[in-house]
Amino acid sequence: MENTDKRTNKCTGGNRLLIIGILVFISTTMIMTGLFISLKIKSDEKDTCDIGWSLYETTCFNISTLSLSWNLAKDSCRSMDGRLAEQITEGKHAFIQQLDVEIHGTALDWLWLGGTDIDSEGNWIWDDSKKPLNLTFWRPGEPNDAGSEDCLATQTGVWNDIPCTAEKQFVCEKS
Ligand SMILES: [Ca+2]
Ligand SMILES: [Ca+2]
Repeated sequence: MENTDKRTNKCTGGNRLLIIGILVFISTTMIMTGLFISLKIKSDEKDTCDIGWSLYETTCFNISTLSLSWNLAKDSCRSMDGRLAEQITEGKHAFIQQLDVEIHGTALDWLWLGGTDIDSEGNWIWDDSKKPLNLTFWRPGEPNDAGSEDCLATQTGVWNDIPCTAEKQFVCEKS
């Protein structure tokens, strides 16, 4: 009788281990599957853009066909969960020109970017991040605030300050 009890206990112990093993296996599989799915969603977000937007590094860019004042252009980018392109690097600068040629067949378009000195004359900042313009591509002699010019536009790879009320195409970006 005592021997039988011992055997039963042994069997129960073995079963318990087996069940724990199975549970651990199932939990690990579920965690790994969840991790894989979340990583995939993340990488999908980074590697693709909405239709009409083009990827440069981890940011999506859109050049409008509409021409609007700088303020309305800013609103338009925001309505698409983006902002006027800002913190321009050499790479972004080149990408925007290339994108303009691809979309419109020309680099002659005036395009609004997110820079402005509307709050403090001569102190140029990026509107959305409020960061100063570190790297700049001003045309020689610009910015000149000729007749009150407080918004940044790019054309043929060089920048000019022009009146914010001018209606221009614009570059939106979103991450
Ligand atoms: Ca100005
Ligand atoms: Ca100017």
